This record gives sequence, structure tokens and C-alpha cells, in this order.
Amino acid sequence: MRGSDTAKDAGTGMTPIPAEAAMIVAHYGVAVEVAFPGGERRTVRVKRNSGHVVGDYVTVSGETLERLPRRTELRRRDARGSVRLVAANLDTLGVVLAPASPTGFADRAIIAARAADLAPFLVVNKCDLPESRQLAAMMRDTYGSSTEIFSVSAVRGDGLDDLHAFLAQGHRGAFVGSTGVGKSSLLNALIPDIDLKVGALSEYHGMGRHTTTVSTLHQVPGGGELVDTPGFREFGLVEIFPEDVVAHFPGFEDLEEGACRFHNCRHRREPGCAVMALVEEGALSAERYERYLEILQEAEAEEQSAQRRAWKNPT
Ligand SMILES: Nc1nc2c(ncn2[C@@H]2O[C@H](COP(=O)(O)OP(=O)(O)OP(=O)(O)O)[C@@H](O)[C@H]2O)c(=O)[nH]1
Ligand SMILES: [Mg+2]
Repeated sequence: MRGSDTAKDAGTGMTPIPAEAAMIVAHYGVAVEVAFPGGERRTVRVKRNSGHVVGDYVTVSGETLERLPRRTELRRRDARGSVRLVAANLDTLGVVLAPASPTGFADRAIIAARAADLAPFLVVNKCDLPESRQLAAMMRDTYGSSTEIFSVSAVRGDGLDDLHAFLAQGHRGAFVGSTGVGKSSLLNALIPDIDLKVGALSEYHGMGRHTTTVSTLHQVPGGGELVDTPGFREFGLVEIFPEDVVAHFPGFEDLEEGACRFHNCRHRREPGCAVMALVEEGALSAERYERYLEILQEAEAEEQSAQRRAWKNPT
């Protein structure tokens, strides 16, 4: 495992994954399922909170797993404030939306993905329903210049060819989204020989019922890999600081370097701010600007608590 096998990739600085490494493809809390390169699968017991996550590469000897360094890791804060790992070693994140999706989910998920070096894309599901087609049109207006947007129907099959073509570029991604948007239904539609449990519609009237409770990774026929994750309502940001929000807020990508008078402008009340000028011209809606300020404030609070932690535990 050591020596030339783990030499850094020329150019990327990444440690290559050894050919014999297995990958965690499901996490059941006290056990994980690992898949070996030859296709063999095994269940290995792990301690609860062992820190493993779907997508991790591991070497397996008996019942011992040794985790290899992660290329990417996506984290979120849950409703209780705890940090949760979503998955490791992804290169893309599919944010699934449907008419009942909470506002703010897509913005936070996009910022978290970009800050973790994943390319986000949006999937508006249930486009067999008129309200979902409306939502897709709204999403195109707001996010069309920021990310790819797929408008699909898991039940009717609309738009799945486009998603297949995208994934076949060799992407490994996860579907995230609030409960009931149809993440598992989409995986079932994209991968005909899996049969993930899908929620009954009636279960979604009283929020908070999760049908999927375990994250699982699947090969997509034609190319690509996808992780199904349990739904959650809020994508709480972890260690996302103000500069990350400034750099990654969807809609700010086209701001040219030096557009604002100050290079470290937070687009708040600084003189000569290009974003405030866009708001005044009506090119950026007041609603989008408010959303930006809300997330910026959250990131400033996160930065302050990180500073407090650093003062308490100086290294
Ligand atoms: N009309 C319509 N309903 C859909 C579509 N896709 C999924 N549904 C329905 O939405 C409900 C929820 O689907 P799931 O696939 O379980 O949703 P999920 O996002 O995996 O939910 P969690 O696992 O709880 O996070 C089910 O009743 C599905 O039949 C679709 O394209 N159109
Ligand atoms: Mg599900």
C-alpha cells in the first residue's frame, strides 16, 4: 500500500487510489457494504460513528477497514446542528427539487458543493405535473446561467436521456433533496434493475417521514455512478465562510474580477459595489439579493464561532 502505489499524481497532487482498494457502497450505521474492483461485495462491521461514508475507498483486512485519503468530501449541518457527511469522492452533486421543496435548499447545496469542489446540477422532478413545469421554468430563470438544469419525470420517464448522457461523461454524484422529491424514484427509473423503496404519496402530507434511511451507491447503465441519500429539509452549511458565499452564490459567477471597487467586497454596503448596482438596475432581484445576505450572515456567524473555537483550543 505504501511506496510508489501512493505517490502523488503528477499535476493534481492527488494520491492515486490503489487498484485493490474497495469502495463503501452502503452504510447501515453499524455495518458497511464494500465493493471490490472485481465486483465481489462484503459486509463489514464498523463502530457507530466510525466516520466512514459512502464513496470512501478503503483497504480491507479481515474486519478492519483502513480509509484512504478522500479526494472530496461533502458535509452538511443537520437540524440539530450536528455535522453530517453526505458522501466522499464525488465529483458532482444532483440537487433534486419538486414543487414542495423548501426555499433556500438549492442555494445552500450549490454553495456547499462548489466549496467542496463538486460541480452541482439541478434536477426538477415530477414534470408530469403542471406546477413542477412551472417550477422548472422559474429555476431556469434563476439558475440557468449557473448550473445545468434537468427537467424530468421519474414516473413518466421524461428527460431521463439527458440525465443519462450527463452521467455517462463519467460522473460520480449523489442525489440530495428534501424528503418526497423523488430521489429514489429517479434512481429506480435510471437503473432499471434496482428496486429502491419509494414512499407512498400519503406519507408525505405530514412532513418528516423519510422512506430512504440508508445512503447507497449504484452504477448507472451507460455510465456514471449515483448515491441515493435520505431526504432532509435544510442543507445547513459547515465551515462555509463569507468568501465562499461571495465566490459561489449562484448568479454571481459572471461578475468580473475587479467589478467592485474593493477586491474583498462582500456586496453589502461597500461603495462602488457591482452587485448593489445590479440590484438598483433591476438586473438582480431584491429577493435573490436578500437570499444572498441571509446566507452571508450565516457564514459570518460560522466564521465567528470557528474563531472562538480556535481561541479556546490554540494549536
Ligand atoms: N407525479 C410524480 N410523482 C413522483 C415522481 N417521482 C416520484 N414521485 C412520487 O413521489 C413520492 C416520493 O418518492 P420517493 O422516490 O420515495 O422520494 P425520495 O426523495 O426518495 O424521498 P426520501 O427517501 O424520503 O428522501 C412517491 O409517491 C413517488 O411515487 C414523478 O416524476 N411524478
Ligand atoms: Mg428515497
